[in-house]
Amino acid sequence: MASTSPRSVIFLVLAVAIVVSDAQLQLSETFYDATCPQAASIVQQKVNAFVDADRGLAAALMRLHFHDCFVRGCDGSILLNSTETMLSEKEALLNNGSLRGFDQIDEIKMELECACPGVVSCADILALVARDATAKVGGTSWPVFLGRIDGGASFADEVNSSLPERTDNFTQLVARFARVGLDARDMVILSGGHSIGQVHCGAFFERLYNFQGLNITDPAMDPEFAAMLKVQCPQTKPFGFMALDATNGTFDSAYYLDLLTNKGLLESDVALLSDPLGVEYAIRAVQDPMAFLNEFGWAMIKMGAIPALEPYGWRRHCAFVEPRF
Ligand code: HEM
Ligand SMILES: *[C@@H]1O[C@H](CO)[C@@H](O)[C@H](O)[C@H]1NC(C)=O
Ligand SMILES: *[C@@H]1O[C@H](CO)[C@@H](O)[C@H](O)[C@H]1NC(C)=O
Ligand SMILES: *[C@@H]1O[C@H](CO)[C@@H](O)[C@H](O)[C@H]1NC(C)=O
Ligand SMILES: *[C@@H]1O[C@H](CO)[C@@H](O)[C@H](O)[C@H]1NC(C)=O
Ligand SMILES: *[C@@H]1O[C@H](CO)[C@@H](O)[C@H](O)[C@H]1NC(C)=O
Ligand SMILES: CC(=O)N[C@H]1CO[C@H](CO)[C@@H](O)[C@@H]1O
Repeated sequence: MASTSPRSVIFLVLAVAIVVSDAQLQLSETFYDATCPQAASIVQQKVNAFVDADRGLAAALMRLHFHDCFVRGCDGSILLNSTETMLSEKEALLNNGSLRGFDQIDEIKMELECACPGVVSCADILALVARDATAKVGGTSWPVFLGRIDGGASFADEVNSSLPERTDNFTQLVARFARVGLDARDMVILSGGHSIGQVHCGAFFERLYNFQGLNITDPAMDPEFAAMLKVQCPQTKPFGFMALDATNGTFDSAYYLDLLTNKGLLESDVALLSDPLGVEYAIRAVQDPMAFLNEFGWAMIKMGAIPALEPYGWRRHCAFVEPRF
């Protein structure tokens, strides 16, 4: 899968030097070489096995890194369970019943704790898992820079204000990404994450049944596509699922072709083409899929360097904070 050309590898390495100095995180590809040399191969082997058993999990596993990094930085806070006094990020309305893959992350963590106790952070696991899940279903691989420190807190009420919303327009999306140091180009390319995975029908009901409160279908949607959606997603079944793009099991540039042919699903997907930059990148992704796949890796490295708001320390179990001694 990792058939990156030499040119794109050089491109990636240059990009990383910039990212790392910006974030002052000193992430490094060799971070665990001395303390847990087998860490990356353990993660990859587990991810491959999980995705072989359930291909749809690739999307869920990759998305966890995104939802982790946008809230309090890449600190593994998405993995923390609620406590008696505090509702955690994973139970926020936006995430609960939508995010998947927690059990798989726990299993990977357990294996890493057996191999090298007390070494690998939960945030780093999410970064490795996102890369391996993407590469496993058709994406190109990318170097993962490691050394993130886990956080010790997770608050459900920080989720809404940190993550983009499905109804955001281009301006709002750009603003959300800018808050974590990502630019419009990163936003357009990372949206390509919707090349895999699925969405609840209810997430696009307004476009299908009540566009702008008018009891009509969004006229910008391809009519045949809309008719198909209405069969798959009758108004009575908001919790049914629809594939996010035409090839939801394979990471490719079909998502952008869908957008260009009026078959985008979420308002935030469709919004990409409301700006010339989005149009430019969508066309380019369709014409040169390999360029898109490489740029996606580049953008994931940049996203993965969003610094933790409050680094706390290593966690034995990704769902709990260790008491400090
Ligand atoms: C640009 C702003 C974004 C918005 C508004 C957005 C919103 C959403 C929504 C509403 C869903 C469906 C949730 C559900 O119905 O349960 C979804 C799914 C998904 N998103 Fe995004 N997303 C965005 C960006 C991203 C990015 C940057 C990535 C990764 C790089 C990503 C990866 C995914 C994946 C893989 C799924 C499918 C998950 C699965 O099948 O379990 N999204 N997103
Ligand atoms: C953490 O919470 C999840 C549900 O959100 C649950 O399935 C899991 O068992 C919990 N983890 C532990 C170790 O209690
Ligand atoms: C999250 O979902 C679980 C399982 O559906 C449910 O038991 C729990 O009450 C939900 N949490 C919140 C805060 O709604
Ligand atoms: C988060 O946003 C959703 C709608 O997107 C809303 O229903 C919910 O009340 C919000 N939660 C908080 C804590 O603001
Ligand atoms: C997006 O929405 C905001 C707030 O409603 C508005 O000010 C802005 O002009 C909109 N941008 C686009 C590109 O439609
Ligand atoms: C909305 O449109 C549907 C069919 O197009 C119609 O059956 C329904 O009565 C309309 N509802 C309202 C509130 O106008
Ligand atoms: C809604 C939908 O079609 N989801 C599918 C997306 O792709 C995965 C992997 O091929 C399937 O398991 C899902 O059913």
